[in-house]
Amino acid sequence: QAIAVLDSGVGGLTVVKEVMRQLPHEKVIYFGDTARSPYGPRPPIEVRHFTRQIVDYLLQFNPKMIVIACNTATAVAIEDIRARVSIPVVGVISPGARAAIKMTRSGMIGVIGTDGTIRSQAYESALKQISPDIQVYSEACPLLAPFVERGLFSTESAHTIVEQSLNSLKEKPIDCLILGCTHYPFLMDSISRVMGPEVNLISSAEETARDISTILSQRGMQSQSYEMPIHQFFCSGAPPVFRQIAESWLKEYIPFMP
Ligand code: DGN
Repeated sequence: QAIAVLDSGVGGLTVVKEVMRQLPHEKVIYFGDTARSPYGPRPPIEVRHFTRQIVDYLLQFNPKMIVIACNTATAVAIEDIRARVSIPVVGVISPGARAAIKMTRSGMIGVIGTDGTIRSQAYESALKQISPDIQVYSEACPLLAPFVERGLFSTESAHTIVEQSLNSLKEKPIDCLILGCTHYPFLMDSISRVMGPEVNLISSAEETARDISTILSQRGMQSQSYEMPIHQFFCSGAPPVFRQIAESWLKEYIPFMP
C-alpha cells in the first residue's frame, strides 16, 4: 500500500523528496492540482472542495495514509478530510510548528506562506498552543509559489521576488523562519541568502516526513518490501512542466519516471 500525497501543484514534491530520503521503501502516489494552482488566493470553501475531490481520487488506489502536503489545504481542510476517511491523515502545519518551537531560542518566530495560510492564522494557533508566549511575525508571500510552479526557482528574477517578499520580515527580530508553504524549499537558497545565517529556516517538508515515519512505525504500517517502489505521479494540468520539475527535483531518488 502506498502513501498518497497531494498538493495544489509541485510544492508537495518537497515533502515527497524527504519521504523518499527518509523512507526509501515506501511507495508514493502523488497528485498535484496544477490546473487549479495556486490555492493561496482561493476562499477556504473552495480549497476544501478541491481537497475532497483529490482525496476521493487518491482513495481509489487504496492508500495506507493521506498526506496533505499543502499548507493552504492543511489550514482549512485537514479536519474535514480526517472526518471523512478511516486512514491516518497527516498535514504540514503541526510538524513545522513543533520544529520551530524546538529550534527557537529567542521565542520570536517568522512564518511565510500563501495568503490563505497566513489569513487562517493556523501557524499562530499551532505555535501558541505549544508555547503561549511565543511571538509570531507572519508575512504572506503570494508571488512565490506561482514562480516555483513555472519552474523558475533558480533564476535571478526569482531571487528578486524573494527579496521583495521578505523585505519587511527581514527587519523583525526572529531567529527562525517557518517556510509555511511546501513550494518554498525550492527557493531555499534565495531565502537563506536574504535572511542571513542567523535565521534558521524550518522546512515543513523534513518535519512532515519525520511525522509520517513515526506514524507508520507506531502503527506497524511500514513497507515490508525491500525492492525499490515504483512511484506514481499525477497532475491535473499540462504534464510537461510538472514532469520536468519532478524529474529534476527528485532525480537522486528516481532514475527515470514512467
Ligand atoms: N504548496 C501550497 C502550500 O503549501 O500552501 C500552496 C501553493 C499555492 O497554491 N499557492
